[in-house]
Amino acid sequence: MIWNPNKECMSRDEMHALQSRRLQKLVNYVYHNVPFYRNKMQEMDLSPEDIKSIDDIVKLPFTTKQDLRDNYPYGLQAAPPSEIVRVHASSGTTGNPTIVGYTRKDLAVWSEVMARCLTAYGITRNDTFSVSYGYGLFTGGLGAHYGVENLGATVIPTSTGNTEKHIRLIRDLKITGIACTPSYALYLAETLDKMGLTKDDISLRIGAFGAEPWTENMRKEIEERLGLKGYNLYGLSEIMGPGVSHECECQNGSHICEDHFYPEIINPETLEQLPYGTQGELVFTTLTKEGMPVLRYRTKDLCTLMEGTCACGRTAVRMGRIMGRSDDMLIIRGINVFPSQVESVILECNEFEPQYMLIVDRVNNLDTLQVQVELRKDFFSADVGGMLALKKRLADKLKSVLSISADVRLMEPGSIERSQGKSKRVIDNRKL
Ligand code: DLL
Repeated sequence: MIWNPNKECMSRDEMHALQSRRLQKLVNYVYHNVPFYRNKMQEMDLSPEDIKSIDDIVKLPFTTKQDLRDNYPYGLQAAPPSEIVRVHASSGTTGNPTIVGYTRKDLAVWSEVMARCLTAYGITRNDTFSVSYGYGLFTGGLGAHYGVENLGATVIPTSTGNTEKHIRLIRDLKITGIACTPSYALYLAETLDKMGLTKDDISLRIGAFGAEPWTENMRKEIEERLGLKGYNLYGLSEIMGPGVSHECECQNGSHICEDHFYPEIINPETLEQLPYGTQGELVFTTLTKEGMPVLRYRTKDLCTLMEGTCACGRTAVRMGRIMGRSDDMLIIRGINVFPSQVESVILECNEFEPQYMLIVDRVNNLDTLQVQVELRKDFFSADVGGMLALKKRLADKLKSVLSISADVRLMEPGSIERSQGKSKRVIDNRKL
C-alpha cells in the first residue's frame, strides 16, 4: 500500500519541477524572514532570484548544528511566534540544545510523512500500535504518535520505561505494531524471555526501528525473537523528527520524502556535492517547512544515495544505512551524546584532571556508558566515604547534562593512558 501515490510515485521530471518551485519559494522566505540566511547570502553575493531550479541548490550556504546553537533559541525561526504551536529540542554538543519550532502546517506535514512510513511498513487502520520512543522534547514519541493517528490505527502511547508492564500491554491489547529504538526492541525480547513468555504469546507483526544505527544482524535477531518484520525509520530533529525516510517491503534502502526534504551527499572535507552511489555526508534542505526551515543542513551522517524506481512503485531517491558519522557523536540508548559534554562537566570540577575515557558497551542488549576520570593528586584519598560522595556528585551532574546514567569510575592520578597524537577518548565495544 502507498499512502500518497501522487507524491510518492511522481515522475522524476514532475518531482524536479516541484522541488524547483519549492526551493525558490523557500529561499525567498528565509531571505526575508531569517537575518542569518540573508546575511550569509549577501556575503556570497547571492540573491533569491539566482535560484531558478533545484539544481541551483549548490549555490546556497550550508547550515550546521553550530549555527543552530549560535542562534539559540529562536534565531533561525522564520515564522512569527504566534504561528508556532509546538517546540521540540535535541541535545547539543555542550551548552545549548537545538530548539525547533513547528507551525500547524509543519505538524500536518510531519504526520503526513509518518503516515507514509507506516503505510510502507504495512500498518493499516486495523492495527494497534505502540509508540515506545520517548515522549517529550525528543521528537520520536510525539512524531510517531501523530503519524499513527493520522493513518487511523489505534495508538498506544507507551513511551519508554516499565518494560514488563509494556509487555503485558502488548499481550493483552493484542498490539500488532511497535515503534522503538532497535536496542530497546532487543531489550523487550529479553524481558519477554525473563517473564517466561515467547513470541507466540504476543501478536506483534511490524516494527519501526530507528533513532540510532543498527545492522542487518540486529534486524534478524529482533525479527526472530519478537516474531515481527522490522523496518528502518530515519529522521532528525533539525529537519523534522522521525519520518524523513523509511523502508518499504522491498527493504532496498530508505525512501526519502523528497517532496519535503531534499537530499544531497557531500564530501565532508571539501563540501563538494558527490554523485549518487558515493558515500559521503548527508545534507538536507527542508523544502516546505515554515517554523524553522533549514538550507543544506549538514547531518554529519555518512551514507549513500540511490536513484531509480523501486519495485514497490515509489520513485523517490533512497538512502542506504547510516554507516557512521563525520563527527564524534555517539548514540547511547537512543540519546545523542558528545564526548565534549562529558569533558565540560569534568572540567567544571576541581577534583579531576582533564583526563577521561568513555567506554560504551552493550550488556543484555542495553547500551551502557562507563566514564573513567582521573583524580588530581591532592584529591586522591583513602577516605572511602569521601570518594563515594565525589563519584555520586559527578554521576548526578553527568546525568543532568547527558540525560542518561553513567557508571563513574574514579581513577588514580596518571593511570589513564596519555596519547602522543590525537587523543582517544572513546572505546565503543558495541558490535554495530
Ligand atoms: O533520532 C529522530 C528519530 C526518532 C528518528 C525516532 C527515528 C525514530 P535526533 O535525536 O535529532 O532525532 O537524532 C538524529 O540520530 O542524525 C542519526 O545520526 C541518528 N538516527 C536517526 N535515525 C536513524 C536510523 C531522532 N534509522 C540522529 N539509523 C541522526 C541510523 C539514525 N541512525
